[in-house]
Amino acid sequence: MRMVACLVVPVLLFFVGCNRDSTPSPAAVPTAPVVVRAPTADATADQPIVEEPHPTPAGMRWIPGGSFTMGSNNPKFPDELPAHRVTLDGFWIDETEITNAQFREFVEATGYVTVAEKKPKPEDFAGQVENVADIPPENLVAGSICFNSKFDPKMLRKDHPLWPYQVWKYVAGANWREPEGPGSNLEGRWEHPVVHVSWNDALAYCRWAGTRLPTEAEWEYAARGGHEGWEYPWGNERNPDGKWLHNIWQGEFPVQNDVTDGFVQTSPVKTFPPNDYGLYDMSGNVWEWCYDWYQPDYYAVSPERNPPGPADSLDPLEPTIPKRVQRGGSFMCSDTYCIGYRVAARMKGDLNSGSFHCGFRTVLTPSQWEKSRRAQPRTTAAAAASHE
Ligand SMILES: [Ca+2]
Ligand SMILES: [Ca+2]
Repeated sequence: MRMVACLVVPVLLFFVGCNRDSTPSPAAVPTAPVVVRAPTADATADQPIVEEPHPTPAGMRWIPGGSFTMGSNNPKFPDELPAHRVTLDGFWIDETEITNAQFREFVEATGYVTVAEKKPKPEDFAGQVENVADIPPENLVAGSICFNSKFDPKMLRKDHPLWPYQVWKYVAGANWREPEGPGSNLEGRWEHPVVHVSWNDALAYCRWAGTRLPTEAEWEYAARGGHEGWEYPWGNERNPDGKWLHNIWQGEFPVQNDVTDGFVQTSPVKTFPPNDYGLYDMSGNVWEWCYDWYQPDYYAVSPERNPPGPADSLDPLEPTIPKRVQRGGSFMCSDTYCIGYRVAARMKGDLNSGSFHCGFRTVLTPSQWEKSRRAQPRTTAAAAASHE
């Protein structure tokens, strides 16, 4: 299923079609038991992998294995419950979100075409519309989800958990190369995070790079920077010394963006300070895809060691749309909406859709080392190609 359904059935725009920045309501927590996948083979080892077994790949950081408290007992949303103990093996993770320059290197090497660049087929919307044969052919156009800054504030309704869908819009021709649609480009934005990539697009990048997406547990462990119970990657104070330490939305969302942090949309990836693991933008800038399926009550049954996420997806607000976890918040998150920039905050998205405020970063495990492109010294030619 793809977001172009919003174009086809506008009524779904509000309540079904565009799964962005929704959060589960307490009444929506499902009653069905969560099915948990068997732990991976690595989980049978007695002790987690702590010592870095190889030299650090360029652009990555080693996160030593260990235990931490995942989730929150002081949650803003019920899917952060319960706080629970998790033990992980060590891994490397990208210092930054994958940039446009990095994604271009992948596309130039492989010829890969993202989902936003492909013309949708009627069958892509099976389950989303009553009869896919009724979809007008003129509505089947390639594109992606953008912010509709010209929405009518007087028409805004906030009496439904999915109300923010009213300020998203499907833009024909929007994709990672043309983030705002035809005529836009990446000039001056090569070091910004790539956007308009679906979970499957992110996975394709990982396969090429010899990496993988982080599990949700790995992502939160890395975001916490080795500190227990912090609200943000840098501590518990929102604006220490009055400074903004992340790119989010200041002001009343969606009617007033004060841009106090200096950025209306994405920012270059090393603009704000890193956390104590040396990782940038673990709060804000763009949402980041994780490997896991999303289920709001997975934490109640999650295994302690290397939790892989539930066996399938269930978002009670949009149960027919398979969703993967997203983490970290984006430039669209504000105090008055979503607050996804907290390290415990969880989000989810249709794995087949990209959007203007979601990207990803990757993980490399010791077992992937031998075959990973990221573990190999970069050639002069490759480095030049990525910064031409
Ligand atoms: Ca901002
Ligand atoms: Ca981020």
